[in-house]
Amino acid sequence: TKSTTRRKKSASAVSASIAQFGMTPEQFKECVVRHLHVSLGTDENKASKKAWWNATCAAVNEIVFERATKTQKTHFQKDTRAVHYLSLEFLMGRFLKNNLTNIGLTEVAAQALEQLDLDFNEICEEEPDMALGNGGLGRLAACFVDSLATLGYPAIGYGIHYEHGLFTQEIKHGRQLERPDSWREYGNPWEICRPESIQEIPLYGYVETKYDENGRIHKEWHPGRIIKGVPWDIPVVGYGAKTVNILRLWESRASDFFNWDVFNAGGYLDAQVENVQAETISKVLYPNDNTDAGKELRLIQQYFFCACSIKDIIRRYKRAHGDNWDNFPAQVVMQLNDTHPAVAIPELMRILVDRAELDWDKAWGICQKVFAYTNHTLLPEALEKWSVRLFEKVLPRHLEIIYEINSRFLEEVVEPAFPDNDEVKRKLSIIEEGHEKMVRMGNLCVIGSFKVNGVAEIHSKLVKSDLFPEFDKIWPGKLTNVTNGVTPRRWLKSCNPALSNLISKHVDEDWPVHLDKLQKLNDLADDKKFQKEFMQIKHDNKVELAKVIKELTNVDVDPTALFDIQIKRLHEYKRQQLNLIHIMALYRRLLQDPDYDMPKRVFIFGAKAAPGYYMAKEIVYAINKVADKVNNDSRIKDKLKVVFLPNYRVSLAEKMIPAADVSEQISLAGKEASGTGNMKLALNGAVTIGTLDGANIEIAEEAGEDNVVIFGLTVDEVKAKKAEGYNPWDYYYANEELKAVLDWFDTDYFTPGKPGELAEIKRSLLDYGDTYMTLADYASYSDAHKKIDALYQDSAKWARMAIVNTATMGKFNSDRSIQDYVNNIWKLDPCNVE
Ligand code: F58
Repeated sequence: TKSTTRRKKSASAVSASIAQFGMTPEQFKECVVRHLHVSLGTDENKASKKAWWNATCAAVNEIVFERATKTQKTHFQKDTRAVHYLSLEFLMGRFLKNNLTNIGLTEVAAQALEQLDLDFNEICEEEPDMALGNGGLGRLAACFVDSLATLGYPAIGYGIHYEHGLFTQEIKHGRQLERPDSWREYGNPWEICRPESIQEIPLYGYVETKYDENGRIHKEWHPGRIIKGVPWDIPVVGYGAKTVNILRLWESRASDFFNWDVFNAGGYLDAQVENVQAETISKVLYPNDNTDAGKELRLIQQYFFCACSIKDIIRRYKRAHGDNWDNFPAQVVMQLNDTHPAVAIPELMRILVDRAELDWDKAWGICQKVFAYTNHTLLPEALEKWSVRLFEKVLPRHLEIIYEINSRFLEEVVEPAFPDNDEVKRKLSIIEEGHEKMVRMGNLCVIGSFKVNGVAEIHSKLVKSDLFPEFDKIWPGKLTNVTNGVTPRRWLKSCNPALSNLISKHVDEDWPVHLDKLQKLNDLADDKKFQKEFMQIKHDNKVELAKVIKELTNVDVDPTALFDIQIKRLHEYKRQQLNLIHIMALYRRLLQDPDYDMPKRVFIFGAKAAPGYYMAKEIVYAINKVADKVNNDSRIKDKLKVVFLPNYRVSLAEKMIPAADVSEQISLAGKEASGTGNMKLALNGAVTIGTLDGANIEIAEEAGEDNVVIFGLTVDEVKAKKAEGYNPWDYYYANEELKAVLDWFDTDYFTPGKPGELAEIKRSLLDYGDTYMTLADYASYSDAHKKIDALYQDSAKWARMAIVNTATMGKFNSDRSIQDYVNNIWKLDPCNVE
């Protein structure tokens, strides 16, 4: 009966896709079986689930690659201007369900697999996440390429084809263990190697200064090493599958397998060592979130992928325009996703000046029309700086070029704007003077770009007022805002099919590309029947998540309880510790008063800590220890549960987000540039408890103040408090509950037999100054949760809030972000692919 209702329900979805791609479930099934035979070399009787998954992907690829080829051909024929999105990270997650959603064949595929006695969702679970990113920045890049293809813009994403993506997290005895992620150990059906487009990249060596017969200087870089860059192409399917763009990821190789001239054994082995070094470049993603690693290999990764990409861009440009550089800025815009690809600026200068022999001013004129830069953070420890010494060793010619850019900038731009002002010059210089000279990549990006954007209104305002005020004065209008967004295809339609179907009954079916249409749901916010349906879907999603929780942690949770979710990288500024302290306070209240009035609550965390970030790992441990204690304490009668789900990643987010009642967005005001998980959760009907930080402010504006719960210090209050001298001890002594909870960390209550195992957390909040003002915001946070409790106990009111949240998140469609980039920065035209 389940399958007959599915068939009836989805009849219209199936006929819609037949109209477009002419495929019935029977035909899709035949295609899958054919691939099982000819591509996988197996048959129906012995095929593993993995083989079925591979065969299903191959069936999808029959459409995907055909559209990709057509798109590339059209873009070439029409000689379109394109954006080149340079990013060290693309956190793509899984492709199968997403590509099916975007092609419109989800129901066809699900029915086809059903006819083969397979469960569609189980087959989808076979796919490893493509986790070539850390967190928000990498996932933003993934949402952006989806939107670019959906809107039909010519675009290419450039990055690194890491062999190992972000580590897999295991939790053992409460502690995080890191295991390598081998996402493509057994091949990846979504990528194609393009050996015909290999690039060679120089590194190290020295620069020779030469003079020609006219006495003109020429610089020649004699590299110490050449590395090969091998491109892997991954098709990015837009919704509706008209445009399929390409994500091109570079893999490093030694420039030759080994030197065949060397016949002695020692030489053979040396050559092998060189191979290993060359292949190290694309081996592994640096797992830091919001800190600058400062390591040589990281600088080489940055240069490697920028140099490969620029050569690729120039090759394509020359195919249409020959050696005439005049049209280059009209055809090419490169978006720098943070400062990580900043070295692309001196690299393009090097090619124009040293190779194409353009004069400096002409070359610089081109550069400044081509690059735009997105800033994702104000945290000082995340602002990239490279030591001049390291730069000189790895990229000697680029260092010279940077010095030249800098001296011309200081003389021609800063001096006229701030005459005789050495202090400003010192501040704006790309080179930071000091004990060790450093190259400031942020300054290089601002100087080399025609636009610089922050990622939410408040963040962009702070970029102007606090980070780059003098640049804003020199170039008014260069610093701007583009508020982040998320793709509603993955983050609503595909991850929450039940809610999507309900929405489609009340809103035009094209809401996944016109998300503002969800506004119509506002009219149903007080409709009893609609409330019931909406909350029933939330409940069903919670039932599903409860199963996942049981599987992963063996903890039983009650799906009628309030599900409160905090999912994001573990960082002190994001303040998971504030959430934890409040949970401990609730636990204490329940112990002191078994009748303490609160709805049943489940607190759920998902977070990876950077492997070298000590305090973050302590917080992971503390959450798990508190969870152990609370979950097994019969005195509190299951009124409180705490769950830490291991290995948080895109595919786990897709299961958690549809099941959230409350979304924790509790960073210290001024620290979270935007956030994007906040948008995904609200879109799926979660109520935000949050500070006035990043995009939370805009979410509150859209949803209305009654439909979010705001607490804590504002940016201005934070500044004022810091200025007057913040003392966390004041809050400790003034709040009996807070003091008691913090003192708990010194005992062995949560770590039996090991007193003080959690004491570092208390120390960081008192002795080390509480950098992120957790204690200052505690009382207000606790009050905000009391408000949440009261609202949740009024189920009609809660349903209304949840619905309004879904209805009002249209702004946070990444299509809108991309359209902002197009209008204000990239100036692209959409290209129709027939
Ligand atoms: C994030 N940055 C911001 N950086 O923290 C978040 O507020 C924002 O929504 C998001 O970007 C998208 O704009 C972020 O994720 C990193 O992960 C970098 C990785 C490489 C080292 C430096 C941090």
